[in-house]
Formats: sequence, structure tokens, C-alpha cells
Amino acid sequence: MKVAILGGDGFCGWPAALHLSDQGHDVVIVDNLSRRAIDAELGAQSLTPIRSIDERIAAWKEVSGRQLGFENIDIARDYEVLLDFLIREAPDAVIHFAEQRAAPYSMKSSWHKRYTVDNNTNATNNLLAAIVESGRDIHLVHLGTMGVYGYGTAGMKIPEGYLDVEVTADEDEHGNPTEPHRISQEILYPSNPGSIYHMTKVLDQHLFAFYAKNDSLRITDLHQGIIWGTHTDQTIRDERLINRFDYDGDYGTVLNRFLMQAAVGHPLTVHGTGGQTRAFIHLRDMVRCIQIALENPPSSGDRVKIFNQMTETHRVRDLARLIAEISGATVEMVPNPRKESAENELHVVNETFLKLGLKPTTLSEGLLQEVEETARRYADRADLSKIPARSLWTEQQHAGEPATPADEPAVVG
Ligand code: NAD
Ligand code: USQ
Repeated sequence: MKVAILGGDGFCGWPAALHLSDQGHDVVIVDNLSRRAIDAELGAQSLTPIRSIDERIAAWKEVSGRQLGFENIDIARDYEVLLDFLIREAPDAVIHFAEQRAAPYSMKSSWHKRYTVDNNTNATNNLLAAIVESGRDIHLVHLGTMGVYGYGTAGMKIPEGYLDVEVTADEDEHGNPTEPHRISQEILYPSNPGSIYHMTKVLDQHLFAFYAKNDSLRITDLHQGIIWGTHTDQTIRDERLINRFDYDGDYGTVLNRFLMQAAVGHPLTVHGTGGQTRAFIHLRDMVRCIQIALENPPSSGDRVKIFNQMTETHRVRDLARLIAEISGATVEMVPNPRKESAENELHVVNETFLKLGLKPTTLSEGLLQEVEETARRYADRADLSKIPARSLWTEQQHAGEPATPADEPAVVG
């Protein structure tokens, strides 16, 4: 199959590109390298020494004998170039990772809020409109987030995207009054995003529902939990293929951050009480899920297929305790920079991937140590001043805070 991977230079996109190429698919990466520009804006860098996209592609060719294509396109801005790409390359499927994905980055300032909404919403709408205009039958697989649901329970497990509701109606279809009677409907599970970034994924899901209904596009939306881990079977084959490892206060995600902190002797930074429960999935399972989604597309005219792409849930303070036990690290409860529930339960349905053959890679000491070892290996590249999470969610939190960096970064995009 010919597969275009939008955002294929990123943390998820690069290992997904290698995995699919290894499976024999013809893979072409599209990326505007904005994530690398954001590193420069933040004065941060991947803990692992990621190579340039050209070096990565050359190394994969050397190691596997397989060619990856690459095009530098800003899919949020260069609509005509994107359209031309789809017509010229005629992919059977497009995997859409190409969005600004950090919640703290999206909340740093009004500039960052506007950038995240502009980039993510235009990227998704441009892609959908271009697929329609290309006239090609392309399966779109999008990486969404568990955060569209918020992190709570309503006395039930969070379903895979849709909720059956029953309401009391008192009219017939012509608007004539009737006795009150119960009717059933299926709706998107009510959204409850916790950041501007997560909000863009809510907007995405409504765009998908519209284009599936109006244009019969075939769309799969993967509501993914927090990724942890760093290597896959492909990225481990050569140091030049190494994946990025974010640890800074904006882009580092909780479990990888704790493992990196343990490796460099920094206290584990638990926000608030650490009572936040979140969904997780290992990087190796993420690439498998993408493959499974590709192999099981919806038909034209179907509603959007939504899968919950997560394998387990954990409470933040339990993760910190476990890692402290394994590594001897200390735990520090820091004031929570975010506006989020201090404590929550989270129960999630993830049956679709399990039924389609996913064998979950769950949290194990061995895998935790693998990440910690990777972090220890590159510890000399760590800038400890980048570890604290400084992005604050509200003006009240900002009051009394030291000045934040300039509002209008020069280097993004
Ligand atoms: P990332 O920032 O490492 O990668 C995203 C890539 O997209 C980058 O290489 C960036 O340069 C590119 N990109 C962004 N905007 C673009 C544009 N306008 N045009 C072209 N390229 C653009 O992020 P990631 O961690 O790989 O996440 C990928 C996707 O998966 C995101 O959409 C994210 O929301 C989702 N996701 C990630 C996680 C996680 O834990 N990392 C969890 C759940 C969902
Ligand atoms: N947290 C800490 N200490 C830290 C870092 C984070 O306690 O040092 C806490 C946060 O306050 C939050 C939780 O850990 O309660 C998760 O934070 P995170 O940064 O690991 O994850 P999040 O901001 O939710 O975003 C990440 C990805 C995003 C993806 C999302 C999936 O960056 O792209 O959509 O995970 S989910 O969380 O399921 O919505």
C-alpha cells in the first residue's frame, strides 16, 4: 500500500514510518519540521541526538534497503502544494500526525493558543478538503487524543467515541404534539478538553464527522493515550534512526519525564497531589495500532471509526512511587501549573484493538529500565533548567509569577 505519513519526522510519526516501511508499504513522509523549530524557540532539544530528516532517510535506506520519500510541506498553510502532492503521489492512505501536540505549549500565551488552533485546525481541514478535491479514495487515519473526553467517569467506561442516549420526545417527525415517548440516538461522547491543544482535537472530530457525512470520506480517528517508551524494533537498528525523547516542561510527557528525571538524579516532578489518572500506551503498541487501523478501514459512507488507542491507566503518583522504588529517585510534589482535577478515576473501553489482535505491552520493570537506560546514556545532553513545567493555565496563576518569555517567538513555522 502507498502510505503518506504527515508529521513523519515527529516522535510518533518517525517510528510509524519505519514500521510501515519495514512491513513492505511504500511510505512517503510529509513534514514542515516545525517541531524542530519549536525546540529552537524553547531553547530545548531532544535528549536523544536525532539526526536531520535527510540523514534519517539515508540511514534507513542503508539499514533496510528501503526508500522513504520526503516532502517539506506546511499542510496548514500550503493548500495547493498539499493538493498537488495527493494527486501526484496518489496514496491509498494518509496517516495524520501533523499537529502541535503539547498541552503546556498551547497554553503558554495568547500567541501559542492562536498558533495551535491555526495550525491544527487548518492542517486537518486542509487535508480533508484536499482529499475531496483530489477525487481520490484515500483512507485518512488521524491521531487524536483520549483528552477529548476529559478524564472522568459518568458511572460507565468511556466508550469508543460514541454514546447511545435516550431522550424524551413530545412531537412526531412533522412537529405535531404527541404523548411524551422515549427515542434513542447516537451522539459523539460529550467532549471536555483540558487545554487549547486538546480543544483542537475536539474541533477535528467534528470536521471528521462532517466530511464523512457530506463527502463519504473514509476516516479513522484514534483517540490515543499518553505514549511512553522510546525505541521500536526499527529505531533501535542504528543510532542514526534514534527516535526523539522529549523531557522539557512543555513537550516531555509524564512517564518518560519521570524516567529521564530518575536517570539524571532530578526529583520526580509530581504536579499537585498526583491523583490524576491517565491512559497510556507504549510506543511499540502505537506503531502496531497504526498498522491495524490501516488494515481495517471503514467503507465509504460509514460513520467515522473511532478507536480508543490505549492499553492501561495509571495514577501519576503511583507511577512516581514505582519509578522511585526501582531507581532510588526522590519524589517532589510541585504546585500544579495546570487547571485540572486533582484526583480522578478513568475507565476506558479499548475492545476494538484487542479484538483486532493487539497484544498490549504493559508497564514492566524491564521496559521502564530500557527508557531509563536510554536517558542515562544521553544524560550529558540534558539541560536541567528545562525540566520544570512553567506554562500556566490561568491569569491568576500568572499573577506574581516571574515574567514569561516573549509572546511572539520568531522561529516557529
Ligand atoms: P511531534 O510534535 O513529535 O510530531 C508532530 C510532527 O508534525 C512534527 O514533526 C511537526 O514538525 C509536524 N507538523 C506539525 N504541524 C505541521 C504542519 N502544519 N505541516 C506539516 N507538518 C507539521 O508529536 P507526536 O508526539 O509525534 O504526536 C503526533 C500526533 O499524535 C499528534 O497529533 C498528537 O496529538 C498525537 N498524540 C501524541 C501523544 C504523545 O504522547 N506523544 C499521545 C496522544 C496523541
Ligand atoms: N504531570 C506531572 N508531572 C510532570 C508532567 C506531567 O504530574 O512532570 C501530570 C500532568 O499535570 C497531567 C498528567 O501528568 O495531569 C499528564 O501530562 P502529560 O504532559 O504527560 O500529558 P498531556 O498533557 O495530557 O499530553 C500528552 C501528549 C498529547 C496527548 C495526550 C494524551 O502530549 O499529545 O494528546 O498526552 S491524553 O493525556 O490521554 O489526553
